[in-house]
Amino acid sequence: MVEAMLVQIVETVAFDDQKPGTSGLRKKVRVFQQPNYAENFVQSVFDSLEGYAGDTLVVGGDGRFLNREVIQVVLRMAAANGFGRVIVGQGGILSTPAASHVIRKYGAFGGLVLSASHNPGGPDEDFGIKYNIGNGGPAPESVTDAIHARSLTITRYKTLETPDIDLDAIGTHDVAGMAVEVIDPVADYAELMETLFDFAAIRALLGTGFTISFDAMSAVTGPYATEIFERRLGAPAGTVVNGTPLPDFGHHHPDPNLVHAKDLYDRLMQADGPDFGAASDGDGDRNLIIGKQRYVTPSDSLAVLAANAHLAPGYASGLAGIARSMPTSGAADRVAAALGIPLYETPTGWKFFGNLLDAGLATICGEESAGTGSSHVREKDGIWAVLLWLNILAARRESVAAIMADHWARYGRNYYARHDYEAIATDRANALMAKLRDSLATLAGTETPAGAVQAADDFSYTDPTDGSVSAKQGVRILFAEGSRLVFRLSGTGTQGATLRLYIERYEPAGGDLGLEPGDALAPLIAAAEQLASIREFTGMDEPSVIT
Ligand code: G16
Repeated sequence: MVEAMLVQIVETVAFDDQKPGTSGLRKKVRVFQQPNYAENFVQSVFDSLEGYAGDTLVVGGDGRFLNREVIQVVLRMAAANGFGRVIVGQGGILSTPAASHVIRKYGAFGGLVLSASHNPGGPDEDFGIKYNIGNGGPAPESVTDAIHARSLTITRYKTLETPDIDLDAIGTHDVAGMAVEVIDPVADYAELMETLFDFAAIRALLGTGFTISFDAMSAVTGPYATEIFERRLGAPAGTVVNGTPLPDFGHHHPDPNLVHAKDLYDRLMQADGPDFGAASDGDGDRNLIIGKQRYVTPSDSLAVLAANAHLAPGYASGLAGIARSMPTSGAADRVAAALGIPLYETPTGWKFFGNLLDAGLATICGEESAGTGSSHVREKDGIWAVLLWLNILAARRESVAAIMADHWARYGRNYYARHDYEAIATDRANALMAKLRDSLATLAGTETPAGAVQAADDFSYTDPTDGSVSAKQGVRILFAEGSRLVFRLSGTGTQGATLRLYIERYEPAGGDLGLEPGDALAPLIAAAEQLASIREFTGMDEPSVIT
């Protein structure tokens, strides 16, 4: 126990902007650098929890600017608030899925993950803190609401005056009587992956000359990917590119999409390029999958992984169910139907999958925002998705393009795109959504270039395990045969508002499966403009990112 006399009570003034978003508190670094800003939030987290005295906290982050400084703050505050032990990744590094695994493996009370995910890093960019509960998953809304409420009334926080500990030295350190264990951030995670996948089969595939390229985007997955793909699976050195985590991600935007991972995409589109390419984001929970001359949308990836998961040892006995966020395409629904298992549709945010996974209702989950994962942890997991793909490729010995063609021929194809309008004025974004919501009751029957609107609503979710209700989770406008538009505002941006428009058209098996997505979706895109006046509200002629 930390001696009470060492504890310092620091008076502070509440900030009014510490409401956690889709995934924790994300702000500009300069906001976090205000005196007491990080401290207030960390104390608000601790004040919202009960029963952690003497228990274990896991701490780690994606290595971005401010990571090490805030970890030292957390260590002192954890000790002052009565935690018995903190486990921290060496160098302050833990990918989000690895942190989830460490929390679960060591039976920790919870964890603090320091990351702003796929947002850029550096002194002028973004930082973030999120709290994960004892199941390893993001805190549910009941907890994040309590943290926010506390942040509005906080008047003091507890800390210590102790020197920094050496985050690079593996082993046990002491912070005024509280043990701090600095662990290898990769070892536990790599070991878990070996239990789920057939490493020998993947090694054999790589031995045939099958080439892969993994872009770690100068973010957290570099050490994990190098250990797993190059050392344990024997891929040649250089398979992992941008493999060293940098505080500013080498000035890149560590978002694994076709805009920010364009180099990888361009290499994969060459006839003599690698057979398989993948990337992960700042904190390692997102993934991008590209086969030789075949990009795979995250929604399609979820469907293919679910349909073929039984080929990997960890999933050989089948899936209990599949869960996807509401804006994610319905491709996985068709796989669930064919497998005779339930499909759960949740709001955006990985936290909504936690209860389903804990209850054993779902085994595989996925989101259009480049996230897929399973019951092995309680976060989405970029490297896990890459390994499951490689396991499937090793078992089927077909190209990604052939697997996709086969999948669409069997299930039909959900043409899909997401248009993001970033950094727009918050009042304009709110006005667009308010107008759409006001029109919901009268939208059905409206003629558009994509045909008549069949139904429209604002998505509301009732958690089947605890009955909690999350309302206003996105406006859905439905057309015939499974086509739809979804409008919602992002909960992860740090500047103004980001409008997300999700566009989906279903083409049944035997139909036109080889269209360019832009062409297939053009009538729906025109319908979106007609129904929501996007140009007028955003002042933008084009989306800033199309994925
Ligand atoms: C987070 C959440 C995801 C969500 C994504 C996008 O991902 O964990 O569940 O889909 O944000 O959310 P939004 O559309 O509200 O911006 P990450 O990778 O940023 O932690």
